[in-house]
Amino acid sequence: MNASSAEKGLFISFEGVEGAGKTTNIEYIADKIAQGGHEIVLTREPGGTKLSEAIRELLISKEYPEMHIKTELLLMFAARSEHLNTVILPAINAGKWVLCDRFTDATYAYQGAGRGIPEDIIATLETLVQGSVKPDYTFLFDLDAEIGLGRAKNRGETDRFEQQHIDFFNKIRDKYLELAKSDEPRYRIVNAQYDLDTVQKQIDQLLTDILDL
Ligand code: Z5A
Repeated sequence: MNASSAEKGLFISFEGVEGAGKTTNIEYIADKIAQGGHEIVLTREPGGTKLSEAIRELLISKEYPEMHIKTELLLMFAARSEHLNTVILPAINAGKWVLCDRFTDATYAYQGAGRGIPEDIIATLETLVQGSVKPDYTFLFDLDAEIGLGRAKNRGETDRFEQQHIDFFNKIRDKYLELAKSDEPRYRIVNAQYDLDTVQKQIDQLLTDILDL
């Protein structure tokens, strides 16, 4: 059972390597959906509540470069538990469309493929925190990791994750593509290597195809 089959709202997540354009394009997508007459909640992970944003600060801060990978994993799910129960599910239950910048696929990509935590451990925490709730759709902004990091670094200061070697981000991109292949009905891939206009033309087409917008 996904979130929307029981309720009226819709849950859409956005994934990709750093700098792939999620944040830029979520705003664009939110405008389009709002024009379609739907009420929207725009949120992000880790984050989305006061407590989860405080956890996010711990996670991305360069003050903790040696954070243990299991601590990182548990903090991701602690932030998610709070966010899911106090923001995402109430919004979906109220018929709103939730647009979330990253969700649990990021955990499989970063903590799983990137850090090397076995998938069954992530799956156990996913079940504990989410039960059977998953996004209805996931837009994957697929981009060469080096180009994405370059775009992210052009924006200014980097965070704890962005300090990682390029091999880490290549594994993450590969994992996202694997996840997309294994769950085709949920995933939609946007080729993010092009200029913004071209990327947004792909988005327009996807919104028409799957959401009738
Ligand atoms: N993380 C994790 O490890 N496990 C988890 O379970 C979760 C997260 C949920 C914070 O996430 C960190 O948490 C993240 C993974 C980890 N690692 N890091 N760092 P985040 O999503 O908040 O951070 P992010 O991935 O770094 O987001 P980002 O760098 O802001 O990327 P983005 O949102 O995809 O990109 P953007 O900000 O829209 O665009 C980046 C720049 O490129 C910007 O200057 C744009 O103007 C420019 N841009 C955008 N599109 C284009 C095109 N088409 N052409 C040229 N330039 C463009």
